[in-house]
Amino acid sequence: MKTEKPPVRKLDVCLTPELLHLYDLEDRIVVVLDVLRATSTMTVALAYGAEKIIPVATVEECHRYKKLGFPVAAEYLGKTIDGFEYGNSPFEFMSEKIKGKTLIIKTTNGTEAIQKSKASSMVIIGSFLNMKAIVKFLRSEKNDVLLFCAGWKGKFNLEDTVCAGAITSELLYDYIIENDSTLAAYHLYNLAKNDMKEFLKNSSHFRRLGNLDIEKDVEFCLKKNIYNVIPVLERDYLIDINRIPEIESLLKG
Ligand code: 3SL
Repeated sequence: MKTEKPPVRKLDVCLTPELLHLYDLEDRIVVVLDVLRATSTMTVALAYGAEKIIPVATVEECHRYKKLGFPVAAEYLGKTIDGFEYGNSPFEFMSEKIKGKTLIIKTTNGTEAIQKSKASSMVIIGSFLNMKAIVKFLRSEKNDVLLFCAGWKGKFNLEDTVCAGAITSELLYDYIIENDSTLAAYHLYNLAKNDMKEFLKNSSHFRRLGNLDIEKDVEFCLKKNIYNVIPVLERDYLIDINRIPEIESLLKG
């Protein structure tokens, strides 16, 4: 009897944008992680009915889109940039206001990480909020995967790494783990998983966001598996993968 061999796929973690050049992105699915807060917020916006999200690289582009009448979310160092309607809090998008609209987003690190991932075969957006959906999708794919931590201005951060570790812990038996960055993320997640907030409380971005008094955002972004949405980059915009008909049937199957 002929049995089909499972595909040999590799799972890697890129710990900071400064290390991305070490990875060959061609034929890889890149999962961008900026859990506090960009990729969590994008997930929420699509879950609440935004039709598309265009992640942009510059504030000038934000101004251009604003003039054209698009809703624009622009954040720098955790704060809403003056003159724009939205910042980067997931709670700003939990309303009917963005339903059916194309939202423009610019954030300090998350949107840059997306731009940097464009050479890959597919870019998807991950967070704790949609982790289970991401894991299910990756199990159904044949390509190698890179979990890409957006970090902070090129540097390592703990929260994105812990999320990469959480995804790794679900895929241990589906993928080959070659590099120690993946193992490190996995071990950090195991240290963090029983009380993520406590584990992360001294981390740099926790303290940064703490100064902005947005503990509510932080607590929400650490919740697991709230949404089924998987934002995927199609040309220059993000759309929920579940809304792409061919993929929808695959995911259901
Ligand atoms: O760096 C980013 O892209 C943001 O997520 C940072 S913040 O959480 O809005 O401060």
